[in-house]
Amino acid sequence: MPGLLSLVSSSLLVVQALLAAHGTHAQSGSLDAANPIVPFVDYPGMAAASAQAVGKPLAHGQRVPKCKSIKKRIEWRKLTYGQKKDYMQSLKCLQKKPDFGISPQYPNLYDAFVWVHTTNWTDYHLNAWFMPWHRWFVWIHSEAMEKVCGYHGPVPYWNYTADYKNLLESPIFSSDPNIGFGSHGRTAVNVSGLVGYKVDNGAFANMKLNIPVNHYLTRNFSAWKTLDPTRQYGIALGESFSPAAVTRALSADKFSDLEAIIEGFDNPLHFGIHNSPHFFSMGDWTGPGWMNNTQWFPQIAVAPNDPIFWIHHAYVDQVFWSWQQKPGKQWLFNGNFPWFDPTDNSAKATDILPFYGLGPNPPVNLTLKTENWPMCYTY
Ligand SMILES: [Cu+2]
Repeated sequence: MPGLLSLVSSSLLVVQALLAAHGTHAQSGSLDAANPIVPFVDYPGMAAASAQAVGKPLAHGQRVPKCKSIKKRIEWRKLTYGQKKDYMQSLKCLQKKPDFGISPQYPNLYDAFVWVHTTNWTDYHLNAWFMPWHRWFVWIHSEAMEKVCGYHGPVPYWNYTADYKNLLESPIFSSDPNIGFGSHGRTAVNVSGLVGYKVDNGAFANMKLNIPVNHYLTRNFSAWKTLDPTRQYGIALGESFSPAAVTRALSADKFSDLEAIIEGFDNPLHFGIHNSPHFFSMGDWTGPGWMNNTQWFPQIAVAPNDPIFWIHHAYVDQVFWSWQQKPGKQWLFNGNFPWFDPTDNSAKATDILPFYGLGPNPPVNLTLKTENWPMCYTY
């Protein structure tokens, strides 16, 4: 992949600029069971589960609920047409539901997730919190889809490794108006400092979004075209999430080794299993430079604007889960808190993950086993 190295170093410059702009990290909040705002969350139960997860004695009368069932997440391609259609409708439904006061600026539940993800985002990206934080985030989102928008099908993940040779041929990007996430559109727009294309096909054609400003769902599959022989689309990024890349991730020894591989730190020619789909799409799904020279910088982490974010991150979680199934790995957690700093090893399983009002803030330990209450799911 000629040229990738220089592109990587230019994206590192972006990251360094962000680091300088971000400054000190925010104080993590603690569990606030006295102030329930999200009606689909069991705050007292989570208070008990959080206490138990960090080894604190439960108060009199406190009980950790049990899972009523363990839900199995399945690959997108295995959903029926009807399930896919329901899933898409429930995603869109979140735009019509109130945000229960989560975000100070945006009124609907869809935006609340985007807003939370832009808030102090360097605290839970490119560091040890990344996988636990996003696991919980995707799970809370699936709860919202079920309990607020009535989605009762399986929670899907997108095994994009199966599409690594040519992401564009993935059925995910189908233009089917009921079940396709749509592809790269044709109308060039520039709302966020870089050119993208309005998504004009699929279930989210002409979807209106509000963060950071009113605009249409935007992607740009040609952002990395110089990497490809055809010079049209950045499909060469697929090498970063090939079966070999996943095998390497699953052979990681420590949790911090897994995180490094997921982010592509182990290989300067790769963007990593997590970042590459973001970068491939740019636009709302977010890649290097998106929104850099705008008034909204550095609150650039708008990736949940793109409805594909959830099935993408569910796959990252599936890789994390698969690694945890190896002997002795389930409860391993270590690594850096300051992002992009492999010399740091200060993250702890008792750290409290910040969700800015999107339910209580759980300790890392409460996220490490998906089959435990409250997540109650498996793969
Ligand atoms: Cu993220």
